[in-house]
Amino acid sequence: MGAAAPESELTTSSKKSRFRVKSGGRLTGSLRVPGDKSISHRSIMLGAIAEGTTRISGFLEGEDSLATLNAFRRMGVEIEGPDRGGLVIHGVGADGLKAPGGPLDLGNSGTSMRLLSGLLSGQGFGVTLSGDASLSGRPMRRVTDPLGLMGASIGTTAAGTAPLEIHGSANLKGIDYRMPVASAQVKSCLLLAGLYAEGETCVREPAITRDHTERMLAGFGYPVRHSADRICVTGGGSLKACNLEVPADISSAAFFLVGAAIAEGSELLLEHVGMNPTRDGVIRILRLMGADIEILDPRDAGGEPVADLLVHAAKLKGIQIPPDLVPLAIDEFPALFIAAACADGETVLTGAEELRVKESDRIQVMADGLAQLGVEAMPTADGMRIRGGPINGGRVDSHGDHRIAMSFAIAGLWARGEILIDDCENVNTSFPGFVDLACGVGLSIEQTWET
Ligand code: SPQ
Repeated sequence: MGAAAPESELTTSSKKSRFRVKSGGRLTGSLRVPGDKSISHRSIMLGAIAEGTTRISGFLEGEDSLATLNAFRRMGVEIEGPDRGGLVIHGVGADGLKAPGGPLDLGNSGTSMRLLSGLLSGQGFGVTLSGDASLSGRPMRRVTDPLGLMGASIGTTAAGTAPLEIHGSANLKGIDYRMPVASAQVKSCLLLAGLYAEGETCVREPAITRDHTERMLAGFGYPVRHSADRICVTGGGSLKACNLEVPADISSAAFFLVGAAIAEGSELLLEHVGMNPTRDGVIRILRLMGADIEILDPRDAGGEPVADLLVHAAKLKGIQIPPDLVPLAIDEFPALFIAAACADGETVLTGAEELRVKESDRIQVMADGLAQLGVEAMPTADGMRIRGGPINGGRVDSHGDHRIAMSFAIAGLWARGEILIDDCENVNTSFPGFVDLACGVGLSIEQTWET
């Protein structure tokens, strides 16, 4: 295992980056996209508070998951790596974290901030969680309100945003909480706080959301009870170190699923993709649109289902997206909007108001970018209507949102002219190496940096 990277190498770049995407092309060959971001975050958090040594492979070396890794190093956890996705975490046990001696900067990462707010509410020390401009504008009352009901004391700005001042409490009490929004981050935050609470903590979700926290807790030997619509843990137990394999991120694979579907003559194999049924909405939606996606060799990797995905280009048609699939594809809508822009007829998305509070307002920013490229896209309060047709060349602004930048890069495959995409540096938060991997299978992207 290689030496630990110094913290200065792991922080978000202050340089601005732009993508210049040539029009046309097709995607061929095979690739494995980097490790799942959601699972990578959780592997650090649970490995850190487990008893014993946890070994992880396939860890995402992106800025978001590295922000979580750094936070735990700052709280006294010895972590070897990352070295080509490999990590060794020397767990300190549930009560072994130490005060970091200054604010924890979580960069662009909502998952780090919301999950850590739960985990750190039950510690015997106070801590401040801060982030970049985007993260500092995202709603945090969705976690601080229920944590307050458990007895936590957390200060926010008047707008309910970060920085979060967590005054550690050894006296959390379990609650039975019905979440007003379908959010895996809120659910996970409360379950992690529940590990430190007296009695039982239960969460009820209005719709099923990604269940990586529950699966991983079980993998670390911590009992999680599922009854009717409730997910519950009892505080005071311990986690036992284990070995974890992080599958390739279906949210990163989504750009290539869409790219191969829309670019005539494409045949692309995506290897070892996470196929958790709470995350596979993108495949189900693309298939409803007529995409040709074969699921090959479905198997299990460390408690998570994985498979290889073979995609052939196909003629797509516009659809009304079924509302029950929305939480299962919530991060993939920027890419799916590009699929809709290349489909015959109209695609209608509703029930996705959560897209407005991600790293950017993903409804407005995608609608603006599509309009710049001549696509008929009508944003609504909770979704979008998109009429498929040609995509022109032009210039779009990703507003520092990694998923917007990569979605417009894929649009180049269908576009009639070159697409310039501004503010692409945050692609490194979830998909380091995107440009090289994409160019390796047929995209033509030139990345430039300015100070
Ligand atoms: O971590 P962050 O910044 O919130 O990342 C995003 C993303 O697109 O990468 C959201 F913008 O993913 C979230 C996702 O939308 C990751 C996540 C998780 O790991 O639990 C859950 C989802 O958020 P939410 O608010 O629906 O719980």
